[in-house]
Amino acid sequence: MITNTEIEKRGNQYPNHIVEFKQENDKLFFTTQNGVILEITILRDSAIRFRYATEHVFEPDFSYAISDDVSLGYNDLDVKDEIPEYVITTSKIKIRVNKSNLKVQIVDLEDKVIIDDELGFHWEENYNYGGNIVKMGKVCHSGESYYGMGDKASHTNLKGKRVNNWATDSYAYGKDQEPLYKSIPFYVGLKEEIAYGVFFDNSFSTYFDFANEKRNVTSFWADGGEMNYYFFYGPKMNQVVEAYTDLTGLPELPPLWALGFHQSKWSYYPEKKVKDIASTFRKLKIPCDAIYLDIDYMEGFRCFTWDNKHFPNPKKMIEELEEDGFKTITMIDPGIKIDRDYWVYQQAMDNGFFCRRADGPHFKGKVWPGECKFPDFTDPEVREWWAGLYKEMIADMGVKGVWNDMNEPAIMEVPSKTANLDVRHDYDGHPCSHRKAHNVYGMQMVRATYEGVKKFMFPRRPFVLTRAAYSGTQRYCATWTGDNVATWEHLWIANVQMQRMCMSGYSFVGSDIGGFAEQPNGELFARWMQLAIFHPFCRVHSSGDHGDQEPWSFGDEITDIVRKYIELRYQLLPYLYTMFYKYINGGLPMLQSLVFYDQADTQTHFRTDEFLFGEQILVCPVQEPNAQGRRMYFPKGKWYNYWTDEVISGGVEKWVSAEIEIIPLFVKEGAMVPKYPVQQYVGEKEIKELQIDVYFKEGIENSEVYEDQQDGYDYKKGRYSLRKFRLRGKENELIIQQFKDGNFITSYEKFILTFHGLPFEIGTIELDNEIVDPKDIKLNGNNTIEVSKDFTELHLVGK
Ligand code: NBV
Repeated sequence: MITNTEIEKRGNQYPNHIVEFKQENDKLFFTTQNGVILEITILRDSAIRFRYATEHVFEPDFSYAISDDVSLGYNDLDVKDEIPEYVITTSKIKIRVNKSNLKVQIVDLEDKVIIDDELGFHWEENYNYGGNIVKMGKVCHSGESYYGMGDKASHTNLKGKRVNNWATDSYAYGKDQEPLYKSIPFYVGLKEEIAYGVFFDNSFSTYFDFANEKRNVTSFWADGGEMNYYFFYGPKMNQVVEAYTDLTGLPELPPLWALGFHQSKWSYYPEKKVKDIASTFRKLKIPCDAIYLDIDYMEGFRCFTWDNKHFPNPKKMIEELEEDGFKTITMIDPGIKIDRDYWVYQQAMDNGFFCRRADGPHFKGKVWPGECKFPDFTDPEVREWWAGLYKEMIADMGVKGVWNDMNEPAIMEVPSKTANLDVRHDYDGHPCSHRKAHNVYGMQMVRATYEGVKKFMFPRRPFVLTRAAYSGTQRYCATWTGDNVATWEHLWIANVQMQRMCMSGYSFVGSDIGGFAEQPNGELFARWMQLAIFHPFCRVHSSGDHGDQEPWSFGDEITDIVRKYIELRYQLLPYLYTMFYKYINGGLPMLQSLVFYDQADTQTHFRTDEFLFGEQILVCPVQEPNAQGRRMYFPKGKWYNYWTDEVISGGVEKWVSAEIEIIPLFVKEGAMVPKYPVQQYVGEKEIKELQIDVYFKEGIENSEVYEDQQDGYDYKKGRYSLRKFRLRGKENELIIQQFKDGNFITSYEKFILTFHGLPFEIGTIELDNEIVDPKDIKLNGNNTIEVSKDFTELHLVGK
């Protein structure tokens, strides 16, 4: 990795004083005497784009990251030409552009500095490749913190770290190892309670230095392309992440089964093995919705083929698995075996779909099947062809989901681990080398996969999983964090990676539970499972060489613990699905780091372990062997211990006990947590009643439950059910109001409300303004009542 100092030694160039200013609607152009143009685009009052050209010319404006649905439009825009600077004011912020050096400072309307250029924009000519290494230096203020940046295996707060985005196959990576599989050049800064975001939309190798080299400087730079970044003003973190996901997009709802438990291994084969695994789940009554086929299902690792010896009748096997509630997911890699008799290879050759080297020959690289060629997924025609290849697998065979592996792309036996930098790409009509296309290659592959799977799954929803990703990939698929290791440190890494990904706009994410490489012992496996049932994507996966890793592989005690937690995940499905619904409608991260939950509390700025699952459940995994419990921090609010109903007031660090069968788990007071009965797979049972756990609060708390058909697209036509509950508790009273939206009719007719922490014995019950006889709706004792799902107001008064 080149260091800042090295770059500086090579002779930086800096913009000069501004000689011209021009405004064209939402765009402002500042030109300096030595030919630098700064283009500022006002996307919204709090979302601004900064783009710099050298030598008077911008590159064609194109990005894979930006969503088609980005919302644009601001309320106010005022530009003033003042003595030392131009001042641009929106209804949220002021941007000052210094006339003598083009440096930018952004302040809030009270003139509090949010972000400030240190060296600002500067660059260095790239002698080897042409173009520039483009750089941006910002001041790092004391007490400032940095979050986000995708899958980095580092402390959630990146202050003091330097990271690199260059999608890399990182088998058995370690803590702080760089770079990893994903390139998400977006960070959330937090300065004196003001949160802001920076998204450096540049697909070349990018670097971010968060006060690592110089204590008071945060800088970012790229090996090529333009200095092109977006600034988002909060002041709350959720506003920043929402603005970023508004720009880079959000997915559609996955089928509900995709939020169930998934079991995978490299590799389950032959067919009998797959079926044995599936039937053991059912026999042991451990819920599971999906089973994975890794590369060994293929004929000599040729994508879109089946090994007939091990899978003589895949269609039948897939059908039988499905009858038992299992969806089959198959792997597809980018490398296509060089084999003149192989139809996929032939088609790609006939149509010129493979990537070429600079001087013309095809790019070749070794992967599982041996020497391979690689489709250029940055070409729209290639993507369309690739999408079409899924027809047989999905429409004819009945496969329900696809995972794309090795799409960094990973190449074996070469030091770079990837394609040669001179490889050419179409880049949707903006031809370029691999230097620019590398970080989006996997994204474009999985985008094509998604299009194909979606088309052939219709009218059901697709499920697609990727290993490599660039900003915006969240629009297409779920992702996992690659080849981790069965160690306690990796349990810690999984926890921070999931929180970080959620903060980076990518919520549908999970780790290989238990570790991919090596083998966990039962205790580690159980602890990991306890954590991972709270991750949006929940899958056990492991490498074949290290022994079994099914929930029952570690003895009866562990099997029982693991079953209990997978059951809890299935019970919490309506809560989780509601989290997903909120994520896709506005970008609220499905997991919230404590700093996200309460950025005003400085105690949260350096916490890594505790996080919120959705908005109302606080989780703190045990990350050490032989623990009887652990210390954890409780953020603001009051929290019910899920296991004991004991209430803890936030703002303190406390010891909580957690023997092997317990993960510290707390529910926010006032929450109404919906639950389904335990099912062996989604759809096994008709939901006859919705269980809602009501956690009493003196005061007000809102909760929501989103439901729909659990698959298909009817929800887009209004066929969904969104229930908003407003709970208001007083000393001797509890009022719950329900507001409903959408016209989906849920299968159940009633709610079973179970009260936690109710400070009084129920005397009168009023339902929609009518007094009801407690005997009619009270179930066992004081704590549970049964009410129609259509009630609008429930009023309980103590005796
Ligand atoms: O296809 C085999 C594995 C897969 O199981 C794993 O999940 C991927 O991350 N794949 C990597 C290639 C081999 C890695 C050693």
